[in-house]
Amino acid sequence: MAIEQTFSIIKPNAMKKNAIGDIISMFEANGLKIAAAKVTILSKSKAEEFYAEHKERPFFGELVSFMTSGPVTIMCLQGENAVAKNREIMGATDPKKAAVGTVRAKFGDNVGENAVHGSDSTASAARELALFFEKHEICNV
Ligand code: YYY
Ligand code: MG
Repeated sequence: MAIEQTFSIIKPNAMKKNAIGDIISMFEANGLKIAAAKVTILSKSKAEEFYAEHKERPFFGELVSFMTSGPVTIMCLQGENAVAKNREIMGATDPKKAAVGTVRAKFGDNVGENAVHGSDSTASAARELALFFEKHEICNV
């Protein structure tokens, strides 16, 4: 299997729960390494650009407002099959439907405040990583 890089965000609700360490431990325990990480606050325009594919959806305004409501942790995760593996570790979008033991089951509050983001394909990962990191900020770990 190929070594991939994927983009991850620990969202504001999980940051408020002081869950950075627990969430990163789940990634590391499942073979993903942290190739870049930064605690930051997203601007409205950055959040809108990041979630552009959802701009016609009814929840878009609320999503942008939530994502800019407090600090987030943005990361590049690296490992074998990292895109799909991260989605597995995260669990389903709606925490109520997320498998027991996944990040969203543990730290998600509802379908909007669902603790983490993870790229859904290698193409999305490349786009999202380029939005948030300079090439030299991502280490080959
Ligand atoms: O990739 P993933 O985050 O699992 O779900 P998406 O369908 O791409 O939706 C992105 C984001 O939008 C989701 O993490 C929360 C929010 N959202 C929502 O607030 N309400 C929905 N019904 C669906 C998604
Ligand atoms: Mg998505």
